[in-house]
Amino acid sequence: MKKTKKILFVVTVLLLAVLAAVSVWVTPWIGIWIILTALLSGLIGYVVLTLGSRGMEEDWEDDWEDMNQTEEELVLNYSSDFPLPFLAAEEDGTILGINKDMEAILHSDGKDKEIWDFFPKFDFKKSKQEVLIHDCVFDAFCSKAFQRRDGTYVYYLSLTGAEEKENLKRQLEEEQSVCGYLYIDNYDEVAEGLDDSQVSILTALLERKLNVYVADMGGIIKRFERGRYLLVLSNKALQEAMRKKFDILNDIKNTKAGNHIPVTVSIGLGVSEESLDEATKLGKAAIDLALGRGGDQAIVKEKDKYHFFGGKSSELSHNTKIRARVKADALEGLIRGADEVFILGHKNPDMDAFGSALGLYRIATDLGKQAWIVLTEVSVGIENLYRVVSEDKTYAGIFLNESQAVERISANSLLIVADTFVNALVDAREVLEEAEKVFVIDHHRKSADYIQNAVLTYHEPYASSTCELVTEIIRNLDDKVNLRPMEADGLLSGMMLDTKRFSVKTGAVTFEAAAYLRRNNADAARVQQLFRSELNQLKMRAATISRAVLYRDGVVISVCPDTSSRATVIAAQAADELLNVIDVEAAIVLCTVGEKTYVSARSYGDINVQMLMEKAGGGGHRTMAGAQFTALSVPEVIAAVKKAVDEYFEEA
Ligand SMILES: [Mn+2]
Repeated sequence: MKKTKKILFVVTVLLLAVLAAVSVWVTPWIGIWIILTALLSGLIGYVVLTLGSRGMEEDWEDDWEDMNQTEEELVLNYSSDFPLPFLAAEEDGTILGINKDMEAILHSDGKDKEIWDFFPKFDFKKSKQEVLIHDCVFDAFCSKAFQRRDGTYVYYLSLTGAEEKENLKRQLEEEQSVCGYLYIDNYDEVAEGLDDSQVSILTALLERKLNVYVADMGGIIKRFERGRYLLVLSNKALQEAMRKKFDILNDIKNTKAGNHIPVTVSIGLGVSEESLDEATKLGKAAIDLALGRGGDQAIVKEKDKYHFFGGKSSELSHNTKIRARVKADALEGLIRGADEVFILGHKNPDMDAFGSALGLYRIATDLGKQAWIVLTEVSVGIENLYRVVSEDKTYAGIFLNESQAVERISANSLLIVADTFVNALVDAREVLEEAEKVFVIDHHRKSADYIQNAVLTYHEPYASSTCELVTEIIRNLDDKVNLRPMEADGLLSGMMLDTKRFSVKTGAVTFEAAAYLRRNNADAARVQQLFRSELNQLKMRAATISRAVLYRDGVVISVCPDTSSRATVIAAQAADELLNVIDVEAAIVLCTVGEKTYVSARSYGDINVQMLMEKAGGGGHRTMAGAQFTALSVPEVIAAVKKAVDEYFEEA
């Protein structure tokens, strides 16, 4: 560009000079002017061209300088956009720059580093070589970028294989095995109400659902015990199941084959990078937690992280908790499906039966149904509680006698029998006979004469009392049922009666239930008052205790002198108190009311008074049992009792 302009300028000046010479020779006057003009234009042209070309020349020099700098930067700028891991280095190994991808692989920005720091055996002369970075092999491609003025070269280097490595890693993660367990929470409860063929149909339906669900995800499910399965999934399948929030939980719940109780399952899965064994251990921890939280949920456990799906947020801790939840759901269903609810206790009701009835009344009422408590008598055991309840207007009209109940009960009524499952002990037998739908809730051990036509039975011999079971149900329906203080008092008093104030049959669940009642305004002082007795009653109790005789092996026997309707309660209280005597293992107290002689037997559990009373024709459970005799004199009953005690010890 510079040369062409100079030539152009010289040619122009020469042309003007020739033109001037010719003009002077032809017409001197005009020629002089032309010469002057030419000289002037030449001068101006020269100045303009010289200045202009000098400016251009300077610009060009700058450009040249820029180009010189850019050559290095170009490589580096290029590198930042380069779609592969990339670096530029001097031939002495000094790293000039690296891009983000390379930085991620090397875990370094390369500043003040040499290429040998990363690839000790790197050779610039090889255009392709393998390099090892963090145990991974990459292909490194090397080529000359440009030559410096001093003759040295700048090289650039790129890596391939990084993307494949990423894919491989992702694939490994996806294929990572997930192990764990799937348990049917309530197999026994569901099977209880079904005949064998229904159980097989239900099992087949459940297993088909489970198999299809797991097979669709490309996993394996294998039964290793009844209602228990081992699960193996890929991590990819797990992610999918988690995304769908383990919809199998609901799917299983909707399985119907004549069962009244919905089937629920718990799933515990473990994810481990280390080994299958580790994943299985995590899965076991997860299923244990799922069961501990009440079942009907899925838990996924990674190293130190849990993911929860489904289930209720209650913090329950035992398998009986699952039963409580399941039975609560089932009872709710029965109540909602009924027109009205009748509640029945046992003969000669105690605070456990009556307190339970109050709790069940609240459940039915808060679920929107009219409910009645059927009572044939107000026994001494419940009279204090009965009095405060009947004085409260809230409970006006909730009590029915046997004939009133029989009149009202219909085919679509629900009858709840509390605190007994023995036909003969039910308070109003006619009502039981009329009822078509019966729900039984009890904590006594099973015996032969049980209520057979129950739609559903909640029978938990490990529970302290029926009040504890009712409280557990209410806890599970917490959002739907609001206990009133008096009902909480009633439930707590029943629990205290049957546990002898938390000294026998008292488990962790009992205290949890008591704590729940306390939170719902049960008042220990008010409950204490419910246990108060009249002076006469206290005197009778003392008289009974004073007559006690040690028969054998820690068994004391006594007879209550009272013959009023209170006698049975006094006898039971005296038996309870006799247990406070050192060396007494069991206390048996007789009393006579009218034609009948009643026997109350109590123990701390070492002697099984249930077995003892069964020998005398009665029943009950390990720590609390009784029997009735008609048309036998007191001495004859004492003889029968002693015979039973002897037999018991001979067998033991
Ligand atoms: Mn009871």
